[in-house]
Order: sequence, then structure tokens, then C-alpha cells
Amino acid sequence: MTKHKKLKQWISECAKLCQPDKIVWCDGSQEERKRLEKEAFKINEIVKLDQKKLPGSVYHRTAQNDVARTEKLTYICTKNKRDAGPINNWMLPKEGYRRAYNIIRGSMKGRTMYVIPFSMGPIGSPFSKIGVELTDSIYVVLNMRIMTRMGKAVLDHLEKNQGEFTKCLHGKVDIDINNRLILHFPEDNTIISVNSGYGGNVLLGKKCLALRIASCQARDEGWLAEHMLIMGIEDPTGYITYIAAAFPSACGKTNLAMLVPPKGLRKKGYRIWTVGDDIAWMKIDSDGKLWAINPENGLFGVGPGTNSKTNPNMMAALKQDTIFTNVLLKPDKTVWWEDGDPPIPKRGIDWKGYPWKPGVLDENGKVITGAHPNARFTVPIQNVPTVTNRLEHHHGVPISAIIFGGRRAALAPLVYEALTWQHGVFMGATMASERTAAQFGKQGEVRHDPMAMRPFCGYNMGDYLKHWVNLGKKMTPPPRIFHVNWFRKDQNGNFLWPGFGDNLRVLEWVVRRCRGQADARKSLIGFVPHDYDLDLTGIKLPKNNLKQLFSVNKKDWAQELNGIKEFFSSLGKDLPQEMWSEYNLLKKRLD
Ligand code: GTP
Ligand code: SPV
Ligand code: MN
Repeated sequence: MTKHKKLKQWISECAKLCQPDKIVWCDGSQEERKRLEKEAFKINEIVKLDQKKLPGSVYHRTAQNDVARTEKLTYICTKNKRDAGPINNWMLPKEGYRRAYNIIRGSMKGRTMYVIPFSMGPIGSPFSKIGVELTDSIYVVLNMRIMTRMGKAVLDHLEKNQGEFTKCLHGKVDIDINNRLILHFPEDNTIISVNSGYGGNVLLGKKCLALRIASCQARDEGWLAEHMLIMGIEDPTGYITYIAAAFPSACGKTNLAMLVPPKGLRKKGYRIWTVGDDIAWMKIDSDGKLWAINPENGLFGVGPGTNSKTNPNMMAALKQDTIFTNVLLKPDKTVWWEDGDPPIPKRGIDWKGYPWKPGVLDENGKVITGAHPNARFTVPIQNVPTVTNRLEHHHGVPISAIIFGGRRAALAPLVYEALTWQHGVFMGATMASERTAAQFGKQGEVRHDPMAMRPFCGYNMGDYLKHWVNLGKKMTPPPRIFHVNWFRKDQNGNFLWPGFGDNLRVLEWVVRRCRGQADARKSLIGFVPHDYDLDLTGIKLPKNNLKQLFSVNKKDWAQELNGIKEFFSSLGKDLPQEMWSEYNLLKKRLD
């Protein structure tokens, strides 16, 4: 079985609890993949797609009640409530284990329990963390194969060092939303997920380990685990500047990380390198600089809206070896989603499994979509044409700028730069965004989402912000911090900024700021580019748009300040004093 004592003991305890018929150790081989796919085809857990048009790709549908992360059912279990903080759902560890064990007990009778040893980060890197996920879902195994480095090499490494690992237990049970729980035990380095089959709830290396558990480890060990993309921007001289950017779920990380430079900038010689699209682990190295790795090995991206115009690199990546979840299945055994590549199919089977035709309305008069708005694809990062060659480098890449951003129809300008690190932390702490389909709840509602970590910070939000403030003092110098908003709209509800590839026009200014090559103007809220600092060659942007994109409306900001005050107050006395000082400074500037 294994020479790792603790692992052996934990697995036998879980087997006794869940009572699977069989235990299968995953080695990560191609033979294993073929075998598991075959088994899953047989029980209809996945569907084989046309192997000429989409070689190596498969299709999966989740239960209708199980299409996004369920934040209400996600808990941090700590001995003291204070450690989970005012934002997280909290439970006592004892209570958490009792409830989860009662749900999962005996639930794997007649099923197989798969053992997945996986590494977040290159195996053996000082950044990396190992986890072992036990699951009764072949879909989870097939996804973990893509999303992480997994199998025999990881187990060998773990055994050699008798090292620590995160215990990740997942059981589908009955996919019953009323008994669904996603529990994190940072004090025990343990995760338990029951009654779900949706990515963010069950690919336990991703949000659960690499953010919620890792953020606690990062607090204790002095680094950062963040909901950020990482990309390299190569300028015309061949110099690559690396940036990390935090946007809430479904707000553009994947798209930005692999953007195609618009013609003018491409001609100048700009090139993009994709390092990661969702998670960044960042550490201060002996040079006093912040270095980052992407702990993942694949992308779990949003389908709808992805097409050859908005994201040609992703469309190229999806040509093979992809798992498509909750998209439209076409009669020719290929796939499609809303705002995907034309033509719109004449018919197909929708994400719920029903026959579908475009334009048909439901009983409420709403168009029935072929794909769920949070339909996703799972694809190896090596498929992306712009993938960096630094992915396996144990030291990662040096980060020059950190970018925060959200989906704000009003208020936030296209881009502005923090005056200091501490001001930048305040900008991140006061981020707000409209809710998207990536999580259950009222869509479009603006909510505060500090550093895009509201659903993912595994400890007290106040302590988390204090950690950010403190780390800034240890770097020489710290990265510059920026805020962007690709989603500002005009009075008629149209986006003022074209977005996607054109976002590089903003990033060019960011990069040039980092390299001391670009000027800025000081506004009330931070540094902004002069009109002449943004290269708008070849873009058809109405003149008034730029003015609107950068307008700072005092009345709107006064209202924003009220919202910030209310939000900060809700964080209680754990919020670091530095955040209130920045609040007062901004208030003074605006008065
Ligand atoms: P998660 O995987 O949930 O963390 O999301 P993400 O942050 O990676 O978001 P993603 O890049 O998948 O984009 C989500 C949605 O935003 C898609 O529908 C995109 O088409 C849309 N989007 C991305 N970038 C832009 C942009 O610059 N402008 C506009 N208007 N829409 C964008
Ligand atoms: C997100 O919701 O931020 C995602 C998708 O990246 S999930 O893995 O489901 O959390
Ligand atoms: Mn995400």
C-alpha cells in the first residue's frame, strides 16, 4: 500500500468510515487514464466526444443543483471562532467531523475509493505542498490529473521524506444539496467535502487547499496564497515583466493571462507569457523581491464568452485533452456554449440533458441556454500556446506589479496606481464586485471582496490584511500596486472599454511604470496615466469614453466611502489600524 505511516493510517481510517468495495491507488499513467475513462463511459459519468475533432476530450454533466461553489455550505473549522473571523462560516472542528462523518459513513458501499497523491507546485520545490485526495468520483480523478501534478512521483517524494500532506476526503454521497458541506480544518491540515460533484467544491487541491488551507500556512510561514493570475509581459527589448492580478471569480483572470496583443502593440514587439490563471503562491526571496509560482497544472475555465475573438489562445488549447462540463452537447459529439464560436447550433442536448434549440423560452419567458453560465472546461496548461517555460522552475518568477480589479459598472476608473504599498493594500481591501455565476446567490449584486479572497481566505480577514501590510515592510522594494476595471459602463449599459486583448494597452503603462519609463498624474484616488501614456493605436474609442473611463465622481466616491466604512466596521476590531488611516486619508483627499 504505502510506506508512509501517517498516510497508511489515515487511509485505513477513512476506508473503515466510508466502506468502499475497493481502494485504487492512482499512479498518473496513461494506461490508468484510459482504464478510468472506459469505466466512466460505461456508467455514463462522462461521454466520449468525437475523437477526430476533439481528440482526448470528454463531456460531463453535473447534477442541476450542483453547478457552482456553494459559499453558504463552506466552513472554516477552528477551535476559536475568532480565527475564522467575521466573514467565514465557522464550526467547531469536533462538530465538523461529527456532521461530515455522519453524512459520509458507509456512503462508498458498492463504490471504489480512489487515492490521489498530488503536488501543488513542482514536485520538490520549496514552494510546493502535497495533498492526498480520497474520492469516489472518477470525474474528480480525471480532473485532478489535469489540474495538479499527481501520481507515483508524488507518492515517492512523500514517502522518501515521510513528509506532511493535506488530508483531502471527498464523497459524492447522494449529491444532496441539503447535506452538502465543504469543511476546512486548518489546525489539522484536513479538508472534507460531501454531497457535491462541482469543481470548486471537489477538486480539493484548488480553492480548498491552494487557497483556504494554504492561506493559513502562508500566514504562519510568512508568505502569500492568493486568488491571482500570473503573466509575463515581454516588451520590445525582450525584457519580461511579471505581474500578478486578483479579480473575483468570473471577472477576467483566465482571459487576461493569455491575451493576444492588439495589432499596434504586437507590431511594437509585445508578447505575453501565461504562468497561471487562478492561483499564485508568493514568497519573499533572499533578494528582498516577491517571487511567485502557479501551484496548478491546468486551467478550470469559464466556457460562455470564450471564443476565437475574445480568447483565441484558449480556443486553441481546447482542441484536445479537455474535459467539458455543463456545456451544450452537439449532435456531432462536439460542444458549444453561449457567446462561443459561430455558428449557433440548430439543436443539441443542453447542460441539463434535455433537447435544446436556440431561442426557446422557459415558463418565465427567459431564454433557455444550452450551456450553464458557469459551464467550465478543464485543460492542461501546457495546451495553451502562450504557456511560459518557467512553469517547472522551483523559484517561480519575480513579481513587479500586483493588480486588483473587479466588475464595477460605475465608480472605479480604468486604471489607477497606489501611492504606497499600504495604500495599495487598502485598494485591495476595499475591492468590490458584482456577483457572477461562479457562485450561488443574487447575480449582479455589488459586494466587498477583499483581494478577491472573500470566499477563499481560510482565516480572520483582519489578520489577513495585517499580514499584507506587514509583508510590504519586508520587501526591497515591494511590487507596485494597481487597480483596474474593464467593466465600466455608459448610461446605456454598454461597456466603455473594449477589454480582452486591448487590456494590454493598460498593462503597457503598468509595466512602464514598474520600469521607471512612464509618467503619471496624481488624482484624488491615486496615480493615473496621462492620455498620452496609453497607446491607443488602431482602437476605435469614442473620445468621450476615455474621459468617462477616468472620471472620478466625488458624489459616487462619497457614497463608496460610506460602503467602505460599513464594510470595515463589519470586520470589527481585528481590522488593522492602517486600513482606517488609509480610509481617513482618502476621505480627506476627497473632501
Ligand atoms: P474564475 O475561473 O471564476 O476565477 O474566473 P476568471 O477570473 O478567470 O474569469 P474569466 O477570464 O473566465 O472571465 C469571465 C467572464 O468575463 C467571461 O464571460 C469573459 O468573457 C468576461 N471577460 C473577461 N475579460 C473581459 C474584459 O476585459 N472585458 C469584458 N467586457 N469581459 C471580460
Ligand atoms: C472560481 O470560482 O473562482 C473558480 C472556479 O476559479 S472554482 O474552481 O469552481 O472555484
Ligand atoms: Mn477562480
